[in-house]
Amino acid sequence: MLNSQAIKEYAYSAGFDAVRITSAEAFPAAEQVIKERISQGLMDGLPWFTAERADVSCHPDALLPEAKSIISLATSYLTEQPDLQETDTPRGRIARYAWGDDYHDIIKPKLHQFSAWLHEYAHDQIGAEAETRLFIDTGRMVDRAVAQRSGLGWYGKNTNILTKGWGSWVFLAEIVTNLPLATDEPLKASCGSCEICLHACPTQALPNPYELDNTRCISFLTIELRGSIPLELRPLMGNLIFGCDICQEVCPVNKVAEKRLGLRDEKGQPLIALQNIQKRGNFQPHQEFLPRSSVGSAPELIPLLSLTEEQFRERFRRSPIKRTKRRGLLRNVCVALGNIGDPQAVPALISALHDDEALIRGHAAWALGRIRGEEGLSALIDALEVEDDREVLKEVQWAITDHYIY
Ligand code: B12
Ligand code: SF4
Ligand code: SF4
Repeated sequence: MLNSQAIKEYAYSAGFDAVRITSAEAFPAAEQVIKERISQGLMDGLPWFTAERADVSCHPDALLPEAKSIISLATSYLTEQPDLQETDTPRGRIARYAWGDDYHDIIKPKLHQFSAWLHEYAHDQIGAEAETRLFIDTGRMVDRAVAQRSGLGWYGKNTNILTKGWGSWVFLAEIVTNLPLATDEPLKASCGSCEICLHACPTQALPNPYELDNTRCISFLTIELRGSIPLELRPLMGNLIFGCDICQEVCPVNKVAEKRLGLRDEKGQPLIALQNIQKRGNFQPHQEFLPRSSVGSAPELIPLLSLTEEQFRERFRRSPIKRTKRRGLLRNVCVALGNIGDPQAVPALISALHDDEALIRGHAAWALGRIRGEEGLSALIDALEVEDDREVLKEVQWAITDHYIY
């Protein structure tokens, strides 16, 4: 059998922050939970997330018939937030994972490099022809179930995997292989009696421990949802414009990890005792996940409303934010501005009321309704004359009614 320790050491040297190994047996518990969640409607809104997908994702041999082992990998994206200036212009919030470059683009080449090394290593050591399948997020694999069984981390009640040292601020990835490897044990850690995240979720998207209602989760609403955001959820979204970290930010395990960021002892050595961090030798955030100035973590909202398609593409070219497209991001910006309620945003929202995209016009109307004021009201009344989209007209009418009722 191959030396698992050497494989792990290679993974650390290639830049992964934690690595564990589990068998390629099926994941029956995960399959059952996933199918239950789908039948309860908790995964509604993600048409690709089907029971048939779980038939494959929970059975590694459906992905690689000779599968024997899974190498489970974590890459931390714990970086400091540099751009939280207190200015009097309204700002939005972007989830931490999207402050830097798109993690799919960063981790995929690392997985390929690791896999190429593994092929060579297996050949040199035992004359074996390695077969590998690589997965990160979009692949048909249950990333979190693999991480849990391999002992890379444990399930938090917010459904995220928590790791020792990095908390849940990690991306998960895996390599399924035909190579038989020594496996690791699941961790004994758990959340205990803590339920902080369940109470912190602004939309009650965590009705029970370990259970997420996708249709209420702000991460889904701001990133995955293509259409209109349900009216009753909009006021609960605050200034979040891409993803949501609230149930992670409040987590005590994450707070410990964050405190460690940058901390050093009197000799200048990192104050981290964990093996994986010592292997890296230095508790430095990955450069590629540091916020880029063109995107930031808390961008000013009003200028975003005037982005053209081309400017949007250019600004978010390397960012995960490109996934929402311009129409999705500007929809979210309108909701955030409506929630902040700053009248400075009214002229930009009036322009957005005439955007080419009906989705943006409708949400701009909602925001003007929330902010109120004569200028917004007369723009809404004018829009009644020229608007020809039925959904937008409804939004405009609601917004005007709001003015008169309150
Ligand atoms: C669909 C999806 C989403 C959906 C649905 C999220 C969800 N919780 O299911 C949406 C769009 C909402 C989403 C949001 C986010 N996502 Co997402 N998402 C996925 C994806 C593609 C599939 C997840 C899935 O299978 N969900 C179905 C549910 C049923 O599965 P599950 O949560 O794993 O269910 C387990 C637990 O509930 C547990 N369980 C159930 N009952 C019990 C009981 C007990 C006692 C115990 C111990 C356990 C337990 O067992 C279940 C089966 O494994 C994965 C990538 C992948 N290929 O796996 C990324 C992934 C889960 N997402 C990720 C991230 C980073 C996020 C966000 C943080 C992004 C953001 N900042 O906005 C948020 C977090 C929201 C949250 N609280 O979960 C990371 C999570 C990393 C981590 N540390 O866990 C993943 C793994 C991507 C990656 N490769 O890094 N995501
Ligand atoms: S990501 Fe936000 S909305 Fe989703 S469960 Fe966590 S706190 Fe709730
Ligand atoms: S906040 Fe508490 S319950 Fe939620 S994931 Fe963290 S430790 Fe677990």
